[in-house]
Amino acid sequence: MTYLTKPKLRHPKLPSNALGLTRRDYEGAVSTLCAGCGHDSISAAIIQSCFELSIPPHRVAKLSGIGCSSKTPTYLLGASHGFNSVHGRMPSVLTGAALANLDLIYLGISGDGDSASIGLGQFAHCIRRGVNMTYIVENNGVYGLTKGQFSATADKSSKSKRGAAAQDSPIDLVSLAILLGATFVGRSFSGDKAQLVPMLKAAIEHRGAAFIDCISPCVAFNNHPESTKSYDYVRAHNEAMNRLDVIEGREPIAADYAPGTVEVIRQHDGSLLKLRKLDHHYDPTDKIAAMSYVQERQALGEIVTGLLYLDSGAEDLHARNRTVLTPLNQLSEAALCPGSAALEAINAALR
Ligand SMILES: Cc1ncc(C[n+]2csc(CCOP(=O)(O)OP(=O)(O)O)c2C)c(N)n1
Ligand code: SF4
Ligand SMILES: [Mg+2]
Repeated sequence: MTYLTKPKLRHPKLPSNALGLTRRDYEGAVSTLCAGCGHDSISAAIIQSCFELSIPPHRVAKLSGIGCSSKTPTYLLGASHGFNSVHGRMPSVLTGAALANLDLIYLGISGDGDSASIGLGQFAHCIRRGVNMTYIVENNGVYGLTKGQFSATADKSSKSKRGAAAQDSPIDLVSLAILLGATFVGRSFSGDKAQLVPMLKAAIEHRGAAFIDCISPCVAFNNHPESTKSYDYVRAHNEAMNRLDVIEGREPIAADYAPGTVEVIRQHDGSLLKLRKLDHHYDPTDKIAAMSYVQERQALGEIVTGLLYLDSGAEDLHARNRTVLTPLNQLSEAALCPGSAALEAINAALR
């Protein structure tokens, strides 16, 4: 119901954040997705995360491709910058925007079809380049918008609503993201806000390519008993490795956390993540171990969730390329185009 506008009235006692904004200030238009769609819960979690982090909405750029998932930026952060691109092409548009203006917080919101099927190449290069962003795939294993065809993340032999079994090997986006060089990789479930909200907050605070694979059941086409992306299957096979808390305000680390169960990780930009380990053996900083663990549990039919991999000292695309720190739209014409003599000097230095 896009023509329905949300009422502007608000209760004077609504809780507000450090900017004096309420949660309502981070909402968008009324959702037109099916009632019960996992994507709407992810939108609510993004709204909650940005509200809790007291992010000025005008500092966020939300970009997407095409799909029900890619429609969701309309339903959140109505006062932020937005760009709804072409199917599978969001990553290159986001990369270009991030290169031009490093002052914004980039949210790439995509679907499993958008990122694992048509957009796989774009996804891969955006991740390996270390673009400073939070890339979220709302993963339902189907093309929801075009009425339920299998996507590349559908598990082999899982059945469609009409009974056909998926024949091809599935793409596991978290394993791929770790392999490709993402420096923050998490998996969560749209129905687990307690896990998803802190994970989103930590990803937003992370400098570098942060990737979250969020299982998000499609109630219209992929929520039946034979689906491995249904609410019932994910609830029954969810294996949480850890729980994250983000320590806001850069407080000094208190020393009262029980050793062995809580780990405080300082990221490159100074932000602190408090990681409560549920499985004491799991070390999210060990890349090879993280990859084998995810694969091992997957072979047993389990869906491992939590912060799966973190490189807290990572360099992003700008640091690697030593780009100018000023957004390009704030540079003078002379700085943007220093003339043919300067170009000649650069070329000469490269000869
Ligand atoms: C170039 C191109 N090819 C195909 C389509 C048709 N199309 C639109 S959305 C979509 C799949 C969306 O699936 P997904 O990204 O998983 O999003 P969901 O709807 O499941 O959230 C397809 C194939 C298109 N819009 N553009
Ligand atoms: S078709 Fe599926 S993915 Fe699309 S809005 Fe409906 S439940 Fe969500
Ligand atoms: Mg999908």
